[in-house]
Amino acid sequence: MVASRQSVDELQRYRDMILKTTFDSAAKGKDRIQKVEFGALLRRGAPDLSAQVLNIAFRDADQDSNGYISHSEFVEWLELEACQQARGRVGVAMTAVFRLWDADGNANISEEELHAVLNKSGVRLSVKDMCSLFKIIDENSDGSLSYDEFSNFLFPQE
Ligand SMILES: [Ca+2]
Ligand SMILES: [Ca+2]
Ligand SMILES: [Ca+2]
Repeated sequence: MVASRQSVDELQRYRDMILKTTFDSAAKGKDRIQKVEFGALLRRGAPDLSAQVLNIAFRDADQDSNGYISHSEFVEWLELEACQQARGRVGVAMTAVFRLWDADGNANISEEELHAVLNKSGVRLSVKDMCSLFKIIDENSDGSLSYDEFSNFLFPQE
């Protein structure tokens, strides 16, 4: 299926929105993520994450080594992590992000959960756009977003 130019732009807009919302949520509304917040995010994916592994992940993500993770550093780091995870490397980044959205922890993101996180971070989408966003991510149309659907949407792997 060849997507039209407009829908490619729309997909990118939705992707950016979800990534920005994830960043805002981790950064608690500020424009940068501190190490303690980064640790809190990653421990959603791996509750027993060691300080050593956290330090390495933080150093990887903090490209300019200024002690904070900016939005662009966060997105680049997550994309690299998603790519490596898709190639079979064990990683917690995408799992941690998924858990941020999966509020009840049942391994699926419901339409309500998707809306709740977007609303909390101040994204204002019409009901129609919310519905179409959910339908785009829900590839098998079963009414919930699995980990694979969610990560494939954010970082499609060739
Ligand atoms: Ca930085
Ligand atoms: Ca859920
Ligand atoms: Ca689904």
